Amino acid sequence: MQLIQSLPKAELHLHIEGTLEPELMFALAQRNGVTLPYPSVEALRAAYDFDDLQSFLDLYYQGADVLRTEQDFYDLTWAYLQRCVEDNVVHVEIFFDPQTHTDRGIAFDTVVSGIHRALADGQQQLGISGYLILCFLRHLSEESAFATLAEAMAYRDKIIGIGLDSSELGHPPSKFERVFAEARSAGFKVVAHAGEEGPPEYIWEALDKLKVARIDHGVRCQEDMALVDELEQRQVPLTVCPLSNLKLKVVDDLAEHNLRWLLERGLLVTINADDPAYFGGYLGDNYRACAEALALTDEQLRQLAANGFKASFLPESEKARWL
Ligand code: ES4
Ligand code: ZN
Repeated sequence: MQLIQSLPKAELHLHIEGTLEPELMFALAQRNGVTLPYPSVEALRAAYDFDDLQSFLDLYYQGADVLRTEQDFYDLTWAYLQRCVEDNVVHVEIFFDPQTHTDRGIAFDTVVSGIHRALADGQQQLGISGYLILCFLRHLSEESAFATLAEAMAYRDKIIGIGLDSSELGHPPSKFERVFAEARSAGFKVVAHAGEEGPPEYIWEALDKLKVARIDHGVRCQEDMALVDELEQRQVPLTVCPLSNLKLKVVDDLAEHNLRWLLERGLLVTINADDPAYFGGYLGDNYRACAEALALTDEQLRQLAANGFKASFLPESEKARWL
């Protein structure tokens, strides 16, 4: 377990709104004059008992309502980066969901500026490199995604990529084929959540129609061996989130998780935290839980940490520092 702590790690699948700890949620609610529908931090934490992705998302969007000012987004991101130091996380690629905020009247600039200012301080004061990935909410329309991409154009220097998250079932990647084509032609890297709750067909669509550089989750690829072969041959990274999968009942038991199987099958698998404030663990906790439940060897743990850098959007010269 000392090995896990000492390995330099990268985090490639992390929703910044999912790092909002109940204590900070209450503090921001008070600062902004917002009344939360829970009497205490303990009562709120007790509500984090999910049946599936949607039951989590309902609470996650409700929690984000306390985020109002540029300083709120700064404080949220800064708290996360400080937590990264404890786990020896040295590079982060952070998702944010602008539509969650712009749809309730918060300016796009407020969100990006607050998060970005914390990332700049994280680089300067903590030595952590950080990139931002804007996610479209897939339960909203293509039109809304196009409007969000239009807003992002003025922030090309602060946003490295575009992703796709929220309710997967019923919202296949193909719904966003045109807006992803525009994002790619504007020079954004592209990724998408696929194969978390959705079927292997959604992973095929993310590859073939959205032309993604990575698949977020992707654990249901195992149901289609031709897809597993494709992911292995093309070395398309999977950003797997083990404790998330457990909390959202994608798997019943971590011992049944296919992370080790995928790794041994030659796929470029990485370990990530997803929404650590809601799922009960940051990146180090995810590594430790998997090491234990899946009996991962030291060699496999080293491989998983190295894969995080290989699969990152760092320039090759920067990756080389960590490999
Ligand atoms: C998410 Cl775990 C997960 N899946 C899909 N969308 C999300 N947004 C935040 N966490
Ligand atoms: Zn996610």
